[in-house]
Amino acid sequence: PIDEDGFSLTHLQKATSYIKGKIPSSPRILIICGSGLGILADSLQSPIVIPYGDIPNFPESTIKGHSGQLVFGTISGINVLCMKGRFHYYEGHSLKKITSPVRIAKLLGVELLIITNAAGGVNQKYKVGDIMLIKDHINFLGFAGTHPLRGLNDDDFGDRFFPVNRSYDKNIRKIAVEIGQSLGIGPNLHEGVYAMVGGPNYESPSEVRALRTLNVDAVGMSTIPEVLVAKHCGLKVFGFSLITNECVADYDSEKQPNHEEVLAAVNSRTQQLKDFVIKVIEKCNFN
Ligand code: R1P
Repeated sequence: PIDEDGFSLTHLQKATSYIKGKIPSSPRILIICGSGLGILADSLQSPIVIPYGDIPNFPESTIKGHSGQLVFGTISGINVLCMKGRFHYYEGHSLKKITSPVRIAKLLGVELLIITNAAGGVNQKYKVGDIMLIKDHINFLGFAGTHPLRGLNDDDFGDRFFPVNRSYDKNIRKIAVEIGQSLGIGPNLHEGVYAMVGGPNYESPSEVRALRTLNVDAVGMSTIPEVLVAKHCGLKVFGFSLITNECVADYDSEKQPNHEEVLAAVNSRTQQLKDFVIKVIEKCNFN
């Protein structure tokens, strides 16, 4: 019923049918790869690659480190769909457009969203290369009424009003902590609060200080819109941030965050991240 900018159920169904025609069976898990994290798709067996540009009504990726491909394959026999590249509000897309792949995934049969991002470490104990399991979030855009579900509610997907406490599955977080320990990354693994700001600029020192007073541990420019839409339509969510840069809180610091260091930080953790995600999926007992 809602067609704010061409993302009605009919539009989503068209994209869903196209993807269905390219893959042999339904995916159970959707992985959304953050900046540079498209490498996670390399873990998929028997991959089928669908360029975003070929999918009717699918948004396009415009950011380095987001290659713009949907990859279907299996991990330990479980059907997985992987988005190599996500969409950000600052790219000019509406939040409905950014989150449309989550609804398409739901229509395809997905039950679990694994969402990842590259984030700045607000918590002073965090180091570049650490992994933060997201246990909760602060949606700054939502404070101002900017929300992917603004507009008429689509009852086909979920109720008008919905809770977001317990958004990040507790059991999967527990499994992930155990896996982190078994992989020897326990000291570099945290559970924390992610905050989304609009971007595209990185945070000012005063903004970093403000985030600290709000008990935010990591900050980025994504993730929450997709999580909200996933919760609304009943998907389980597991999310983690890779800490790719230190937030600068010193007014006179010479350091300046930049996207190249973000991508470099991801590259330094490639194998570990792949092992981590594979083991989480295996331990989720999807079979
Ligand atoms: C900044 O370097 C970019 O990296 C992060 C920020 O949100 C921003 O887009 O990207 P992802 O959140 O997509 O990982």
